Amino acid sequence: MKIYSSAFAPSPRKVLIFIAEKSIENIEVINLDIGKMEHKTPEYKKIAPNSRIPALVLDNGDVILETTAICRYLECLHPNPNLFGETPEEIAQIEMWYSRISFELMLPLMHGFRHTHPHMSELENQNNEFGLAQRDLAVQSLKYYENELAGKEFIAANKFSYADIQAVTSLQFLVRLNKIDINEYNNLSEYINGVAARPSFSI
Ligand SMILES: N[C@@H](CCC(=O)N[C@@H](CS)C(=O)NCC(=O)O)C(=O)O
Repeated sequence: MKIYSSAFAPSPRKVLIFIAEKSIENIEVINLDIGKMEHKTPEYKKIAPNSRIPALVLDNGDVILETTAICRYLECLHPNPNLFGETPEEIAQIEMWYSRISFELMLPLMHGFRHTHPHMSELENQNNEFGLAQRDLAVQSLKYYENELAGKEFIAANKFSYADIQAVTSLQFLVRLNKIDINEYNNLSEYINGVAARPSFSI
């Protein structure tokens, strides 16, 4: 199998962390440079028509796009350690927090970045006003999660899961790019630092 990745990009990083957590060794990593538009070439568009990274290419040539779909596929092949939940309650909790993090934190932070940051001007049809409004929304969410994370090591089901990978990779990458200072958010900072200390996050 081959995984198309890109240095610093948070979506493929989630897959690389997932692979490291599961100690999967038979996946070749191919790095594309987004800055040089290597993800927009006709060759890569044959693999990923939407020009997005990551893409997993199976040994039979089939392609799986979308970070979570790729991780779910790998979870089926390598069930241990479990990262999407085992009991009905765990599965629901992890899915719930994954979705809440995605919609309440990651998306507003991502829009805040993509619609306001000069580096994104070639990749996004930027609307500065929308970006700033999304950034404000993200700040409200960060305040909510600061309370939510009090006393919690992990966001879902009292165990490390895919929801933590989604939360911490998004926060590490997007909070800084939105120029938001979370130093005074003690619970949030402790949570991020705790999860990010895992060896898989050194990628
Ligand atoms: N929904 C996709 C999003 C993937 C995505 O947007 N990846 C970014 C890198 S983190 C990308 O390919 N950006 C290139 C661009 O915006 O042109 C997923 O979850 O895999």
